[in-house]
Order: sequence, then structure tokens, then C-alpha cells
Amino acid sequence: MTLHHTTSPASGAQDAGAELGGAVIGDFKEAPTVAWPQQHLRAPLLNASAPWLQEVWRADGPVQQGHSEGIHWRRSADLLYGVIELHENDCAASGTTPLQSASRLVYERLFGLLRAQGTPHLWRVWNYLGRINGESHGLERYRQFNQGRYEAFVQARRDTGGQVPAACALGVANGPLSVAFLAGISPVVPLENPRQVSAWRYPAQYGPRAPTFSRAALAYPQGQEALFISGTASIVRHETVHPGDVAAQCVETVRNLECIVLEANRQARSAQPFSLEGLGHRVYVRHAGDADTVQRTLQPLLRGAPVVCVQADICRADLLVEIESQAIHPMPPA
Ligand code: 3EB
Repeated sequence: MTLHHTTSPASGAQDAGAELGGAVIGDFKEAPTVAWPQQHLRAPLLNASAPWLQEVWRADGPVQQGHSEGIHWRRSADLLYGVIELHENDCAASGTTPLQSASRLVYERLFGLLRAQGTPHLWRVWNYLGRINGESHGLERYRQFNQGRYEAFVQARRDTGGQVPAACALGVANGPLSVAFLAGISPVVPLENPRQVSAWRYPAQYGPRAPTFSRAALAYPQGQEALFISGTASIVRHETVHPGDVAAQCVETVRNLECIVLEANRQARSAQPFSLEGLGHRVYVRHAGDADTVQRTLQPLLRGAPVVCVQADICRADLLVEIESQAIHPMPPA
């Protein structure tokens, strides 16, 4: 199968293959309804003329779909895309917070589906939750999310360090915990950034359980090599650098992206190397008022690569910007 990524109305491109799933980004009431699993990222778009933007992953057919355990999913022969949303108010449990419990439940269901469908390898996860930097039960909500996610990885006997998916975790104004994911029949090659401590090794000062993601992953749809770079921010070792300076955070974040691309190229099997300008980027900006500064700073650094800019809260209160990126390359015939 081959994997394609398109955005509309930005590109309007009608690509080959069947829709596997995707996301619609925009802070609007009525989402365009589609037949495939679609994550609604309820956040304002900052650089588009339209009020919403649709991103679709396509695969060579045939595709099958289902709705099980609250997960709307679609799969091809070797890939599965799913979306699950859970309201934490429906997840109250003793000995844990509603959000921690919702996070654990979402991931337990996700792992259950992957097992049942024979697509056990998690490639990329998009996590969105309300008021991510808010505090309740004496713990920041992002840290509660990390606890629940970690518990589900342990419960499913999955690796919590090393072989972990690429991911992002962002805050939106409100709404359910929303998790979209891409999984496959083949494992990813997880990548780490030598400038940064692996997130799954973060010290306890960032929360009782470390986040469960790799800095990037190389994945292998048939005949292709995909690079998924996780949410990347102005972090060196494990510390936030340039607090309060959004332009400097952009420059530092791009340094991290460059390092990850370098790591990707050390492991990549496709003929053509990955490069910053050959990636598609999604930029999350905490303060909408910083969007101009962010875009002016990034433009020469990302050298004209396509950028979707969204207002969202980054998972550390002192981070003002975060960038995630992806590219899909053809593999040379064997
Ligand atoms: C960081 O580097 C920034 O919890 O899944 C980036 C990507 C971040 C993914 C996650 C968090 C996550 O720690 C935050």
C-alpha cells in the first residue's frame, strides 16, 4: 500500500487512493462531515484564509472500517487510522483523577483494537486535551494525562521507553480528550535527538510519569519510507530554553528539527535524504498574537516548506511554540 497526505482547501489536491482518516482543524461549530474517521482539532487556524483545514491520509484500497469501543477506525491491508474521544466527566474512578482515568482508558481501548486488528505497531499519535496546563487534584493536567497513558502502556505490556511512537500532546480550550493514531503491521524505527534527553527518560520534576513518545519515527508503508517528527520545542537536554522569547524558541526548535532530520538520514533507507524544506510542518503557537513573529522567524529557516499554523497550548507552561513535521519518500525498487 502507499500512504499519501493531502490538505484542503489549501491544496485542493485530489490524490490517488482511498481515505483512511484525517483531521479537520478549526474552531468552528459545524465540522464538515465525512465518512472516514476524522479528528476535530478545535483550535483557531492562524495562517489560512478558510475557517477550517482538512488533512487526509490516503491509502491504496480496499479499505474496511468499523466502530468498536468508542474508536472510529479505518484500515487498509497493512495500516490502520483511528480516532477516539472520551469525556473525562464520564470516567470518574477512585484513586485517580478523571483525566488520568480517561487517558488510561483511551489507550487501553486503542491497544485492544490494535491487537484485535493485527496492526500492533503504533506509528504516530495526536493527543489533544482541554486546559492542558490547568491544575487539579494537585497535579498539572498534562502530567495526569502522562500518568494514565503510561499505565495503559504498562497494562498492555508495551515498551515505555525505546520502542515508543512519535506523538504530540497539545491543549485546546475545552472539549473531550481526543486521540488520533496511525498504526501498522510493521514496527517503526524510533529516533531520538542527541541534543535532548529522551522524553521517556525525563526526570521526575516534569511529573510522576514520563511522557511515552519518541522524538521521531521512520515507518514503512509498502514501497515507502515515512518520517513522522513528534512535537518539537525549545528544549535542550530536558530544560526549556529561552522562556518568554518566542523568536528564540523558534530558532532553537528548528535546531532540534535539524538534528532529528540528521538522525533520520543516518537510518533512512530511501534514496533521497530528508530535509527541512522537504517536510510538511504543523506549528502550534500558544499566543495568537505571536503568530506574525513566529511566521517571520520560521520562513527563512524552513525555506518555504508548507506550514499550517494553529493556536494551541504547549504542554509546558513556559513553551510558546512547538513544531511537528512529516514526509513520505518512495523506496527504490528492491
Ligand atoms: C517535549 O519535548 C514537548 O506528551 O506526547 C512533545 C511531543 C511534547 C509529544 C507527548 C509532548 C508529547 O517534551 C512536549
